[in-house]
Amino acid sequence: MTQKKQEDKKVKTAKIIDGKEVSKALKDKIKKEVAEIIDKGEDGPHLAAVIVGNDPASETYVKSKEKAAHSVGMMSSVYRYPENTSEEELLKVIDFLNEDPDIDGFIVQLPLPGHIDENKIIERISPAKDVDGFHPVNVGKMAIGQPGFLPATPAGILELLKYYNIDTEGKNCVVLGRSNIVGSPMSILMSKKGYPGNSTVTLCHSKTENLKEITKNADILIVAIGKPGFVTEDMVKDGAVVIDVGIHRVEDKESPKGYKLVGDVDFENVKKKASYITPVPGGVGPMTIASLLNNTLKAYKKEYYK
Ligand code: L34
Repeated sequence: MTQKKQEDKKVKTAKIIDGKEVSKALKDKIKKEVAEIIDKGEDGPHLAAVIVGNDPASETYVKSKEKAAHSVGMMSSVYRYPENTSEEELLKVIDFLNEDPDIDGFIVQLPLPGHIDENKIIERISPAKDVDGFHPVNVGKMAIGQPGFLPATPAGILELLKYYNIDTEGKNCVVLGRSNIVGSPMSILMSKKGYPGNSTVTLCHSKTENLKEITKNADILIVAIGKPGFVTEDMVKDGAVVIDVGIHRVEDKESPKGYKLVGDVDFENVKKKASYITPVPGGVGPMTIASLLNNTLKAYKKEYYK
């Protein structure tokens, strides 16, 4: 066999982007800074999370956020309210947290029950405490490139690209999904000047025609479409960098929990084609949490708002 043929026979597989490792590196940096603040005799950052109802995934995420805050030496409080909490009551909670000088930043975990208008809640959060980066003021600042809180998941993805030195300049970056919390901000950030950025961005959504033709052109494919296993290997260019933001619980009788986690990407097959790929779990999820802590530290230091 010629050497060329032998090389062709080797099973290629992507480098796994390790969100746990990168989030640990970021948390270690935050932890060090928090320790220095506390050594000066200050209280240090305090993050609060509001959760309404009993969505099991939200419960898991908020618990992880609280645990992560403690792991870097931050204070953390969780405010729990029942499913039938009214919009009025929740707005009062927001007002209270906005006013409380001991709370540096807080989040309202989404989704909220159907009878509550999420936009109305988000708009009530003081932009200076909006460590999720969801308030229109922070979204606007991000869009025009002014300093402000970046949404945690897109910020976390930028950290992953940086950590692995992934070249983004002049590359075709295709984002699947146009949500306010991931797809839309991600598309804006990747098109910005600088690194990571300077990409040529295409934002695809449910009305996109010829999706596969577009995704096949992606050097960087960021998937936040909310459909398990949606991206199959025939949609991916050889050597693409694939970032999977999806997270779904699918039934798995063999697992003690009764479910397993999968992303929006058919990981097992796509990894044979990609150059880099994020796994689910252990990819983007841990970065969302680390970025939230990073924002909370910035809120404490009043980096963006006096
Ligand atoms: N307000 N709502 C608000 N802010 C957010 O930033 C979020 N998000 C999304 C849902 N709603 C929100 C999160 O926190 C998604 N999300 C999130 C956070 C953490 C993880 C996943 C999603 C995470 O920790 N994922 C782990 C597995 C966790 C598990 O075992 O279920 C992972 O390794 O991917």
